[in-house]
Amino acid sequence: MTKRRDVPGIRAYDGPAGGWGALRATALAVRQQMETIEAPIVLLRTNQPTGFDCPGCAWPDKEHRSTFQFCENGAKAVTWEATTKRVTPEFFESRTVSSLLALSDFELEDFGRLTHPMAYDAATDRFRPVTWDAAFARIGEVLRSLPSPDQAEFYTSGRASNEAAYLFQLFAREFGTNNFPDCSNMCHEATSVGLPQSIGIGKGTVSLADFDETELILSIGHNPGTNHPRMMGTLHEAARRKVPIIVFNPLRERALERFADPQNFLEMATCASTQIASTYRQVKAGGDAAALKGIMKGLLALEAAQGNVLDREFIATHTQGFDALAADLEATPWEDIEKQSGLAREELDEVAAAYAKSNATIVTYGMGITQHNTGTSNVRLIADLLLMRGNFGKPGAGICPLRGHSNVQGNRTVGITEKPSAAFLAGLEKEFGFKPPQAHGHDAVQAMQAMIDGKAKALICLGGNFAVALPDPALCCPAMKALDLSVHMGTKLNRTHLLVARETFVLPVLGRTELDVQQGVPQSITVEDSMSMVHASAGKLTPASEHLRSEPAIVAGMAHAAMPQSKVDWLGLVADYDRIRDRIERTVPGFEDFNERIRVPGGFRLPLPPTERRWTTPSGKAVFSVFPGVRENYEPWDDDVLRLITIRSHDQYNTTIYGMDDRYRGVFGRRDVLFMNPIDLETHGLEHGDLVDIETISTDRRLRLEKITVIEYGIAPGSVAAYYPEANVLVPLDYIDKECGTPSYKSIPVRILRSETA
Ligand SMILES: Nc1nc2c(c(=O)[nH]1)N[C@H]1C(S)=C(S)[C@@H](COP(=O)(O)OP(=O)(O)OC[C@H]3O[C@@H](n4cnc5c(=O)[nH]c(N)nc54)[C@H](O)[C@@H]3O)O[C@H]1N2
Ligand SMILES: Nc1nc2c(c(=O)[nH]1)N[C@H]1C(S)=C(S)[C@@H](COP(=O)(O)OP(=O)(O)OC[C@H]3O[C@@H](n4cnc5c(=O)[nH]c(N)nc54)[C@H](O)[C@@H]3O)O[C@H]1N2
Ligand SMILES: [Mo]
Repeated sequence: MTKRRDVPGIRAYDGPAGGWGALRATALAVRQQMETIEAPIVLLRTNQPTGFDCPGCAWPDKEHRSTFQFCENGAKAVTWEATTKRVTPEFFESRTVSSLLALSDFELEDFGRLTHPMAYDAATDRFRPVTWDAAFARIGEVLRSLPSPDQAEFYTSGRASNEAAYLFQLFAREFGTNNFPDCSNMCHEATSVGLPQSIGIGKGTVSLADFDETELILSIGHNPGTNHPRMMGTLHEAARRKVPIIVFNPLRERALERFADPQNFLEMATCASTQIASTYRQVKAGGDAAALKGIMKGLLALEAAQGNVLDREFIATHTQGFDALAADLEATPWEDIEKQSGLAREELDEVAAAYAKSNATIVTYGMGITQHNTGTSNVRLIADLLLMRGNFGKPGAGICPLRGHSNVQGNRTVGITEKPSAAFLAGLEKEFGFKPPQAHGHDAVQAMQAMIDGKAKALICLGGNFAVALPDPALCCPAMKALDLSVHMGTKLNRTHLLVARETFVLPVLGRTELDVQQGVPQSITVEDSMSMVHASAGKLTPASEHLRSEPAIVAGMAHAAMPQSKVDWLGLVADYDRIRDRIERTVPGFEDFNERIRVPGGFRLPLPPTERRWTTPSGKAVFSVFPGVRENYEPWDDDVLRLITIRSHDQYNTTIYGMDDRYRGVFGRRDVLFMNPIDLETHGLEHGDLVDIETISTDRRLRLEKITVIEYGIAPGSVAAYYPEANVLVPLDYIDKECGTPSYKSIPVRILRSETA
């Protein structure tokens, strides 16, 4: 091959993930955001029995076994929040909102923590300080003036505590709507919808202990080196025990190839590393359904050849629908499977053989599975695969969705859902004495659509960056400005806050790391991790400003002002969070003795019936489901159509950009790149470093991203990748998984054209 030309900021990264590079980056994050004396103390308190839950990710902690359990990206999340930089009323006084909108997402958040409640003043195009009481009173007034409560949307981003989220859903439901768009709708909704159909519950079934006993891990569509770094410790241990780890990912992700554990003294001292994936399958973007069917087809062939491959007894006792699945697998030609997955039959048969040998298998997965128009089917196919060998309810086996935000799972558990069950609503009615609305409400895309259509008039956000996280900003951003009211509870300024409505309030909240005192008594909140462990979290730092309020207190303040006749004693509830937890205990199953049990370090696990081979499906059995063919849901595009994946860099937390590097993928100081395979480069007549325009082809809207530098990368042919949120200009708002409503952020059909350069 000819020598690659030099492209600014693009250098191959040859080392393992983790290692000294991770420690250096941690030190840098601390230096950039915090005064150093306090920093190490804060980091030491992360995920400790007496500290706060890391706001980084939802991976659980290993019994607080090591003396410190922080990781590079956890440290970035903590220091980003605990920064000493401040956004004060004086800051806003000297800047118009229009001028702030011209800045990048990175610059906006990097100004630091919000210190005062602010209200938008259209006359001067500035935010002005407002008192909490005046803000609450006005928000309440506007909400009351809406002709229908369904004209309000209540958005939740998954960092909110159980207590804040519970009060938030109570507020909206007493107010009269089930409009609960939330980040989960853009994230693991396929899990929440698909898994209950298969196994009766929309949550993962494994615990950390299962990883100690597993014999095989299939890791599909997630990037733990960046997004769940503490999981790397677990994978590292498994790899060193010689547990095969089979990865399905279109991109070569360094942490899945090689990792040096910063907590492993010997590895650090000798600059050694551990190979993580025993097998790496570069499946095409959106090709997992085909790949999973290929593995299952291979398994059936093995069963026919040697027997004893399927867990016949489990299938007979615990499941239904196997025959239909088997018939469909028979009928699906290998040719289709190979074409859609981009993998050869032998490559999938090999995985089937490894699976047939393992007595306990775990499948882990993330956004590579869920953010597709077939996301829900993908999740059910993973369940099918596990059910075939009885991999539920035995040690070392099960399904492990890698959740997103640190408490997104908990938010769902305590009622943030646009489709509440009748039983939950009946429980609220009994407990609080108001009649909650029965009609289902809006999810995230539907809420935005209602705003675009002028049907929704008010948006209340418990955290997050709603407009930037959603697709198609050219369509969504103007809808924000057409609202009568927007309210944002946040720690830091972001673009969504600045897309001001007729009236907009930005309300600064206490972060996870900060001391939350109510009536003179320090409070703790609770969160639920990816493995359904609920535990307490108590911040210790002095708040960023004396004017901050806690999320529960702000939600209660708004609710109290909006509903003078409320049946809920809002101010009483926030005076002592134990009282909120008592209410959760009485209205949400699984929280018996809630207040006692969170006082035990480590907390407790919510019930997970599949771990006892109990299936809370309508039939009482686990269900095999069929994904017919592999071409279904695939639009008949030409062969030159590529699938665009939108991904996170190593230096970002969703829409929060910490820095401009993506170290493990060899990108430094920039984010304006498109990852492409050498073969695709060649067929497109392009070279590493050329400027290209990307155009979406599935929509009537013209969605384009121009002048992006295409770079050669180890990505599956037919797939290309670019960074989120910049690439959201290419994602159609209506290109969703119809079963769960999640945008297909990872399989956007695009065409690549050379830019017309001047
Ligand atoms: N530091 C940090 N931590 C985070 C976050 C963050 O932004 N930064 N975000 C949090 C949130 S909300 C979430 S949801 C999680 C996200 O965690 P991940 O699920 O790891 O999210 P992504 O970065 O979107 O990457 C998904 C991976 O899927 C692969 N992929 C893309 N398309 C496909 C496909 O079609 N098939 C397969 N098999 N793989 C595919 C990509 O190459 C990438 O490696 O992380 C959480 N933790
Ligand atoms: N193209 C593309 N789009 C995507 C994705 C993708 O992979 N590709 N991923 C999707 C996914 S998985 C998700 S989860 C969504 C994320 O969507 P969101 O959850 O809405 O977005 P975040 O970027 O996590 O929100 C960042 C903001 O949260 C606020 N914040 C931070 N900490 C706190 C806190 O403790 N309390 C409060 N009240 N506010 C706080 C800050 O103001 C910060 O600016 O994006 C989705 N969008
Ligand atoms: Mo997420």
